[in-house]
Amino acid sequence: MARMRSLCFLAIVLAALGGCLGSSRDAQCPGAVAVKKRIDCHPQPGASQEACEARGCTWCSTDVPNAPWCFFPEDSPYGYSRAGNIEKTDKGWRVTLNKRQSLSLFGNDISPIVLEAEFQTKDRLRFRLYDPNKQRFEVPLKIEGPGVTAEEANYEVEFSEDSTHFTVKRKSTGTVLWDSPLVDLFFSNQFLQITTTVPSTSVYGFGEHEHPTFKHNMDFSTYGMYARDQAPTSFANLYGVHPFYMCVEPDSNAHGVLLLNSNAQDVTLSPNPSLTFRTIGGIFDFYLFLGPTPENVIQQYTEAIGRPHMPAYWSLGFQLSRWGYGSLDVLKQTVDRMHRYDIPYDVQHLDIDYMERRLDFTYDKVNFAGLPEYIQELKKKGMHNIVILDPFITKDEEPGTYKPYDLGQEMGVWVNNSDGVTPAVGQAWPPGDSVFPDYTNPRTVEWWTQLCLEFKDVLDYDGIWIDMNEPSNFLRGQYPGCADNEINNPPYIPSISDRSLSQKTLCPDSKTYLGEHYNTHSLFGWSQTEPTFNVVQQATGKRAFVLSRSTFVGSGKHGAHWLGDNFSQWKDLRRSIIGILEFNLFGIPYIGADICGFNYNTTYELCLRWMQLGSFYPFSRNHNAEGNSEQDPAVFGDEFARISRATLLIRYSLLPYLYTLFYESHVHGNTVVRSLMHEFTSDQQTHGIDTAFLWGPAFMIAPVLDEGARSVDVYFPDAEWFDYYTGLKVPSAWKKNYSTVSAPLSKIPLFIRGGYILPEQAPATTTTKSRLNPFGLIIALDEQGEASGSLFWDDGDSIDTIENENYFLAKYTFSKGNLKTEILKNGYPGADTLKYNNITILGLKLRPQAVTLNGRSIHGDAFSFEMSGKLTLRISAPLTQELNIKFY
Ligand SMILES: *[C@@H]1O[C@H](CO)[C@@H](O)[C@H](O)[C@H]1NC(C)=O
Ligand SMILES: *[C@@H]1O[C@H](CO)[C@@H](O)[C@H](O)[C@H]1NC(C)=O
Ligand SMILES: *[C@@H]1O[C@H](CO)[C@@H](O)[C@H](O)[C@H]1NC(C)=O
Ligand SMILES: *[C@@H]1O[C@H](CO)[C@@H](O)[C@H](O)[C@H]1NC(C)=O
Ligand SMILES: CC(=O)N[C@H]1CO[C@H](CO)[C@@H](O)[C@@H]1O
Repeated sequence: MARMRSLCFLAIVLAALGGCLGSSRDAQCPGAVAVKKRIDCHPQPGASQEACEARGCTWCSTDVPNAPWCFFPEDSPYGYSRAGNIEKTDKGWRVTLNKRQSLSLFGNDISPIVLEAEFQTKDRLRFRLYDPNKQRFEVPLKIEGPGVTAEEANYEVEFSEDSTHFTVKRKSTGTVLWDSPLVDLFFSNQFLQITTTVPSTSVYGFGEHEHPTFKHNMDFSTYGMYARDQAPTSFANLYGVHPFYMCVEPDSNAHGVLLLNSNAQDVTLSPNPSLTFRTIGGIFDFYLFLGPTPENVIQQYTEAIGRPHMPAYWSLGFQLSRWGYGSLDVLKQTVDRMHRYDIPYDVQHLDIDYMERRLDFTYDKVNFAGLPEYIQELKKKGMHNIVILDPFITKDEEPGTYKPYDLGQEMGVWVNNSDGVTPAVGQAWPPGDSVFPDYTNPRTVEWWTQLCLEFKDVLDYDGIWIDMNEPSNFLRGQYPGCADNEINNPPYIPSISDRSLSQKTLCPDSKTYLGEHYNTHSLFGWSQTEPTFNVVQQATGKRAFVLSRSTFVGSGKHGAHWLGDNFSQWKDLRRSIIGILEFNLFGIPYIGADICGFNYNTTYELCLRWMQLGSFYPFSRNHNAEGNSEQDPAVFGDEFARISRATLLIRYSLLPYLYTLFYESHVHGNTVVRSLMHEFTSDQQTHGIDTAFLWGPAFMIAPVLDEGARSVDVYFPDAEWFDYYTGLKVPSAWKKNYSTVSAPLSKIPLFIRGGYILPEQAPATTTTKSRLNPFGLIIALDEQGEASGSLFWDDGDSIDTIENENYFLAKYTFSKGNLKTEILKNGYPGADTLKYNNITILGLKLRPQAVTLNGRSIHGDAFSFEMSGKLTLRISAPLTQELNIKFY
């Protein structure tokens, strides 16, 4: 042991020495590239010195955790070189690249290849690498731009003088955003690899994973991406695929990059800092978004991939679910106790136990007898209902008794085996064996639409929850197992669970309409989401609610997501914040984790803290797994119910603000939930914060994340902050620092940022009721005594109210003691009956002597002033009237 230590110590000294000498060499391995610059030459398991040297790479051990021991030498025998001149195209240029030598890592190298740059917009560059001689698989998501000239673009794309590097720079600052040495480029039939340096280690994104931190650890972390039915565990590839990252440059500008590729892939984040992308099919199709603010990056990203859909107002209410109610009686008891405690509650979900023997498009007429009538009863109370549907369909019912199978079989809608004509047969929840609808096939969409429409007459659902759509199969590939060929067992399998493409799903050589499952696997959930969205709209005549477990680039346009089958553990509570922040970067802002955890039994305190945090998830749902003890907020007794109710009432009172954020998201692509980094980018201290988050720019949530804790250390970036509960201003001495804030069991710390006006509405136990209540405004002043905000309002569930201009939009500004409400749009007649009943101002320096509303003076009794600087003014004014309130 002692000997080991001193050896390590020596290594550290040597490494430090190397560092001091400014050498790019690795002290432990003379002549080799520095450890931080190593790129793995043996990314698959089982590296050895022999295997490494046989492929022309360097083998050298290191103490640096996760650093590769087998890596490309500086004079790597691999890669490509430029051949010929740059050729101008319509929207950019293209150049041919030739493979440099005959050595190959995984065989079937392609040469020549083409690198093509397309200046799509002034802030969006597309560059791709493809085979000019053969059409390879490409994701069917068209991202096009009008095109700009090189002069108009905010970026500069070029080759280094010696043509060995390909770089993208931000014109305004000269910062290099992308820099790929051609020598590190691989383009073979089943192995594509590219490396780029990034301008800083403030890198965010990539999914879907459970990341331990929001800001990535760049010490050779590798993340695989391939849709998989996998409960969240560190480093595992989970349900969806999002090859998108955002990077904050040293001067606080931000950019984003999408790799539009659906094949199994992984990315290594190295300390250089650099990123190495590896994928096993398709092409390299990159899109770079110039920002320059984090919010601009996401706006530009969602402009390209599709803006998030506008959720129905009711879907912002609290939702309850569990797998394993087991019977309608148990469900009713649960609902009754929620109502007995008056806990705000808008939506009830039905998981697979409502079905007869887990068969889609049925309900259990024994244990859930009376379900259709009960759904009507809940609707009369102003509530909404969501039903789950799984993608697999049993083939083993008596012929003529199960229409979903019979019709699908007749229409030929299943994913087929490699022969292209016989359906792939696996096993999942329903009895017997199952087949898998191929949603990339237009006929499947027809079949699904018909069944969902007919099912509406059985259960009057308001939305559909599509689960298990990775797709999940309980076997390793379909029967009789996957053939041993290069598609099922490619030479390189990315860093995914089990290093298997078929475990828990179908064989890669299965056939879908769009192509081999090998290419379309991770598009399964994505291809199911849009048709489900369309049929829910058709069936209900209202705005769709579709909750999908598997997602891909662009899923937010039609669907919501939850973070999957999490565990009732404190770690999962904490990491859920990272998950919701990441999905806001991925353009899926309607996101939440299962409150109180899905797997395992929860505890009183964990569940209570989770109810508090979950009250501020955009998608706020308590959900539980079969066999676990009950965890709805009414089951733990009076104290728990009282605290949950109080916290949810805060959510409900701020729903007009949240809904307005969703409007901004739908129209401009804004994030709904944001990190502190997102708003305070130039403050480096915010870059690593993932224990608190913001609703929009203005409302900070700082939950308790540790068992037994009765306080939270909150970081207050440089702004005015007000305690939500007291209206007290956070002391200036706390700014740009952590401060300990009290958080007894009954409380989740919440703060409002100065400079913003938040619309609120008196809460109720459903949004159906709260939507009729009076509005208020919370005006939190900044240092200059100014603030602004807005309110979007419509009927909450009609389709395309924005597109049809059936909405109300008001803009609020407060300046020099004067509040003005300006009506930008008055297209929703329902707004006519609504009114404001109060206005709260935080951060006033002095008690006003007099107040006038539209020129008429207001009696002194109508307002109260506290020494803290909080003023409350009671008024009664129609929402649709422009107000001008002056404080003298
Ligand atoms: C699958 O096979 C059926 C016949 O069983 C056929 O009608 C259908 O077009 C095939 N689909 C694909 C994508 O190969
Ligand atoms: C969880 O709770 C259920 C119901 O109360 C109980 O049957 C089960 O044994 C518990 N599980 C564990 C692991 O404690
Ligand atoms: C931050 O707070 C700590 C502890 O209260 C204090 O020691 C430190 O001086 C503060 N830093 C700044 C920059 O105010
Ligand atoms: C102001 O009005 C809002 C909306 O009606 C209500 O939720 C809030 O409690 C009121 N605040 C005060 C201080 O009366
Ligand atoms: C509590 C929680 O939601 N934890 C993790 C659940 O899974 C997602 C990934 O799907 C993670 O991002 C969450 O952090």
